[in-house]
Amino acid sequence: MTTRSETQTTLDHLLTEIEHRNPAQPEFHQAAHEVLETLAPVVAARPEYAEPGLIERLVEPERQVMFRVPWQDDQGRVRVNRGFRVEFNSALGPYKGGLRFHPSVNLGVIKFLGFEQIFKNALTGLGIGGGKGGSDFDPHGRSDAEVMRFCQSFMTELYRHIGEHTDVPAGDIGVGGREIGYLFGQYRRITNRWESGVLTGKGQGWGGSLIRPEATGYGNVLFAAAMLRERGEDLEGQTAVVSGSGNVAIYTIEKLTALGANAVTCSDSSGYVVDEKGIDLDLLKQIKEVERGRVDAYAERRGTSARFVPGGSVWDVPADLALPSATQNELDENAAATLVRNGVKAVSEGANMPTTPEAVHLLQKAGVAFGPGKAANAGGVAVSALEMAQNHARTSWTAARVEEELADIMTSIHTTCHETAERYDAPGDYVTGANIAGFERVADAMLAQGVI
Ligand code: NDP
Ligand code: 2IT
Repeated sequence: MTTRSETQTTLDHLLTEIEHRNPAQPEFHQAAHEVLETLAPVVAARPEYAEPGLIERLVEPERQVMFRVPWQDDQGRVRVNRGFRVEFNSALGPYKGGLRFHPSVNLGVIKFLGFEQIFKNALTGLGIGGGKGGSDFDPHGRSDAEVMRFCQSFMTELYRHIGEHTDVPAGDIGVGGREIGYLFGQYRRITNRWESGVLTGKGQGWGGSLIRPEATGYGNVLFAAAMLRERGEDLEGQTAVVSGSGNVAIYTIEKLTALGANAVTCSDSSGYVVDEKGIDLDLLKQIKEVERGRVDAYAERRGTSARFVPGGSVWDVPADLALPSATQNELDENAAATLVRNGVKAVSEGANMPTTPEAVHLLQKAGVAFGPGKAANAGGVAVSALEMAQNHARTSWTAARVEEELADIMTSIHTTCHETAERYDAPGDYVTGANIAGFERVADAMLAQGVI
């Protein structure tokens, strides 16, 4: 039997190979490291996982599509963006994962997100494989008509790669209800099919699930609450710092407030707001969801309890809990050290990979409960899978039913991660627990389905 250290050496070789084979994709390398660095105990303990080629197949996307997206702006000028869809792994179900529209999008970013999505989707216990897509299109400052033309052009290529049994995209940064509407409209027009289950995050009158907009943020708060419960605490009276002010951040703040915590911050790429009375959600939703404005407008309109800090790090604000909900690598080692100095008890990732590896290490060493995104933010994709189930049955469930299912799924993910970490001698280490539990489910399916 191979030892853990021999297995780790094999995995380290594979990581070096991944870096060579995928040059200039630092985010993908980071995500692969983060997973492969925790798998040695399970690969050493279960010889079938050491089968040559299994992990090599897992780190290679089944299919990667890149395409031109030409569109005309309101002045009639032709713009050209790049579109992506990485269909990473379909051992557990159709590829499933969001679309991100942001200028920083490139193939490496989409591959990191798609790779994370495989394990996240496995942890939900539902039948969904892993994929991700998007474009370097920047929706900021674009009119509705420009966004519509962009989405129509994007779907004019994407439609041939997706389908309710093949690949089911949804939202992510820069893609919300408005974009899903335009994308669905174009898919329906081109295919002449009412295929509800081809996209999730749809509007509630035409196939969308209740609670899908809330699901990622609500789920992350439930995960944080479960981590606190392990330590004999609850959310009541805790102060929380939240980054971002988009879909995930807004519903994180909403659930924190409902469960008695005080969420005192939000942010966007211009800076952050701190509001000692707690974020006023009606005002934040008005500015962000209706006006599509910036967070400084919140401080201007809120009165004396709030101030806007241009630039700056939201993690400087002292709190019991931190819920990063904006983007990757937004919480670095310095920020983690500040959080620890200020007495943070738990960090739960609403965003995908927002905490750098050095910061994760520092937080775990300091005894902070750390919930990795692939477990903590899985509520969004889980309710997407429930949306697919409702579409398939041509029915719609009540908000109460969806929320109950979401709560059960988050509790089950927490228990799975917790127990798996204990089983592999890493008690309290949710990173190891999430990676191993997600890996086991996907790897078992891949082994059963042969070398494909
Ligand atoms: P939104 O587009 O609704 O909001 C994104 C927020 O993050 C905005 O406030 C945005 O500010 C900020 N942000 C984005 N990129 C940057 C950046 N490079 N620097 C600083 N701020 C930035 O996206 P979501 O809320 O949907 O997504 C947030 C995170 O959650 C992402 O990591 C996403 O992958 C993850 N996630 C989303 C899920 C979902 O269901 N939507 C599910 C699971 C995870 P600005 O407007 O100034 O750019
Ligand atoms: O990162 C994610 O899990 C998402 N953006 C949601 C994906 C989905 O298919 O709902």
